[in-house]
Amino acid sequence: MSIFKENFLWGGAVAAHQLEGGWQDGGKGISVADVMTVGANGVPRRITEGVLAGENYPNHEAIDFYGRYKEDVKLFAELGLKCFRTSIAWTRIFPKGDEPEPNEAGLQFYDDLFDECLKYGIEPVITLSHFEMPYHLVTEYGGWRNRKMIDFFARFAEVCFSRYKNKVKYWMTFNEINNQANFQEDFAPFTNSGLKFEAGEDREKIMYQAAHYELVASAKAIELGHKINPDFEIGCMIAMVPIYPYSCSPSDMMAATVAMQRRYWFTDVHCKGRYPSYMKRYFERKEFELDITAEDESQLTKGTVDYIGFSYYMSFAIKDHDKGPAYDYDEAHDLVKNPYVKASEWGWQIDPTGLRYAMNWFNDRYELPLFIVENGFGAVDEITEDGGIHDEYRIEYLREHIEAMQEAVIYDGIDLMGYTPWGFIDLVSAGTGEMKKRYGFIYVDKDNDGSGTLNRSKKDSFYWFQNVIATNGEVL
Ligand code: P53
Repeated sequence: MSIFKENFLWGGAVAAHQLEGGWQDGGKGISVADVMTVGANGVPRRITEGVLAGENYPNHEAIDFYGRYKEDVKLFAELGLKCFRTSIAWTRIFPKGDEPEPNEAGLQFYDDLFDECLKYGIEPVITLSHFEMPYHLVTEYGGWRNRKMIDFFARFAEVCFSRYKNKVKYWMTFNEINNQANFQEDFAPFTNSGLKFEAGEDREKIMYQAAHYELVASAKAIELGHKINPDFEIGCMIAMVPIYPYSCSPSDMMAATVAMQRRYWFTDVHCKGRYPSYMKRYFERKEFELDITAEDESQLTKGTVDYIGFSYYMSFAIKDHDKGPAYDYDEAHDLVKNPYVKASEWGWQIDPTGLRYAMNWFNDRYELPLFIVENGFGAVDEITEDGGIHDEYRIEYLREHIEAMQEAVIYDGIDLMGYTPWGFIDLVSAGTGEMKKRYGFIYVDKDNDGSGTLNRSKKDSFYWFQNVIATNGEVL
């Protein structure tokens, strides 16, 4: 008997905007991802005022999955995937986001894609909103700072749930909803919530308001989804980056506790249907006076999640920054390097034990099934003289993380549904817009500047992961 369940969901994860391309095909509208330029390691992407001539927008073409999905899904089947996690580009279904009726060509694309997956026995796992909301909702409504977004999203969710109710069983509402805990930087508030700030605005308050509307929208969608098909399993999606105390000093421990609260209270609302006491108190202390109605609170209780989907790449560490007894957390400034772990070229700390710790952290609090829907190692790959890519570093990273998952099952009794490594086919990096930061088992010939044949080829990790799936994780 193997450690993982018999029907364990081995898969791979991507997001529409990072691989599809075809940014104007089939009537697709402009998304927030379409107005972000290419960055580089340490150079942030710029958010432009609409699509401007002369800029390099890597998501416009991405890896042209929109044009090549049939050949790609065939490769995914050869890899042995049991499931394929992707997202539905909101702008293919509602190009502007506020139309009453959906765009048929967009709906048809996902019908065709899901049929293609199901033909090979690959189960689609679908995120509704993965950093790609309609840009029109930003310019016309200010993104998720506006309550109207709840109904726009609920309508989008309803259309998708009804259309694909016999093709898709596993869903997630908002990708990495808690990334915006890092509200001091522009990237997360924009990609999560379509938020742009004027000078002098209280970023933190606006982020909490947006997150609240998203949580209500998520609950509304989940309630609707369960009515449309009671067999649906609908989860949240949390970016899990556990924050360790830098030392065993009691004040470092408190700083880490509060930092974890600020990054993960979202999970409480998703799973328990209510705000934790520490957040209510925090909103009062900061005098945020958020628009949270009694009706919202009742809606939250009616749309709790069936499972916790989460990404895990790395862990953080924090030192007490002499902020007094409130230990207020500032993600952009308070983190320190962990001397016990190594890091990737992009500074992401490599910590397999942190994955087991994270699984326990969730299980201790929520006792829901867990689904690891992203994990992986972004690295520069070199094609060697024999034409192959020998990505032993990637295999080693993934092997160690799967071992940590096994320990969590064996020793901690954790109910783990599946594992879908991120970017298993090379795609555009969310954070930097680069192609060079690769996660794939399948190589895609394309550079940061957009040149390349877009040809696909198999890295060593392809064959390795194929065997991992075939042996249900017994041979790593
Ligand atoms: P890239 C930050 C921290 C953890 C996960 O990221 C993150 C981010 C945002 O960069 O994003 C998730 O491409 C996200 C994916 C993304 C992936 O991690 O910056 O869900 O869309 O591509 C990897 O290396």
